[in-house]
Amino acid sequence: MSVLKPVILKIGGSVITDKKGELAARTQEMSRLVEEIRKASVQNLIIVHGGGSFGHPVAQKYAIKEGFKEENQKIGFAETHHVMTVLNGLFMDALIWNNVSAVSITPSSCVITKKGRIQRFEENPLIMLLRMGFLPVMYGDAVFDTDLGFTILSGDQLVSYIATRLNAERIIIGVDVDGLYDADPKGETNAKLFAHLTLKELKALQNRLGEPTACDVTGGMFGKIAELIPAIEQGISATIVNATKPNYIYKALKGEKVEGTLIEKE
Ligand code: IP8
Repeated sequence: MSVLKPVILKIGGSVITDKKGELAARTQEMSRLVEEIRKASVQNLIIVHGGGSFGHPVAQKYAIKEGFKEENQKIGFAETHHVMTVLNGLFMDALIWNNVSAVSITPSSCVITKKGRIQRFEENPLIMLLRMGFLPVMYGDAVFDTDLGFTILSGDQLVSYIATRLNAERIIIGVDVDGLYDADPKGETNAKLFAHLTLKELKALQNRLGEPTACDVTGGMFGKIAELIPAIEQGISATIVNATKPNYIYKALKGEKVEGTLIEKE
């Protein structure tokens, strides 16, 4: 089944939740973002959101990413998946009550990983949604794994996989900082923002940056961006913008000039 090249928008968990809290949704931010998404009216858009203070604390508490080792992790797997459906539900509320025909696809039901990497993905519902002009929404989730029993699939791996698989037009990553820096801008005031990076430059930086924050089980900012490498290798560009700043996501979706980091193959 073919489909026009989609645009893939990742909304970081740090944008739609308060990562310092637990189960702390930012519903006003969701409504603002949805308004921007609606206004931009991009055809063939796919949204993927992260876990923030919903998925990460529970996943960490029960070591879900490391795989199934003890019976008592099962309730942790169930809870991680459940809180992600709750966060997704809040985001879907914002979309649907804003008259956007969005439909969510649950990764735990259509993705199987092998040692944490996507091995199988039932993509037909996603493609059918796109072909019919719906807006598909996916998210980082607790998923089943052939070797580990279960694990955590980050929204970023999903973005990169879908982008590569469907040969996306471009990727937009909305985060809570102005782009990709040479150091953590939240800790270091002198951190320098990269306006543009080639794949070669990104790879050179990869080893230097990005210790995960205390409550992010999927690798911190740089780990997340490193996930995009296969897509960028395929010639798909990625723009990282501050989604907490009004109209940045709108401008990025419209292809207008906006402060951030553009990563391209060359
Ligand atoms: O926030 C991870 O997704 P991410 C989701 O995109 C869970 O890394 C369940 C922790």
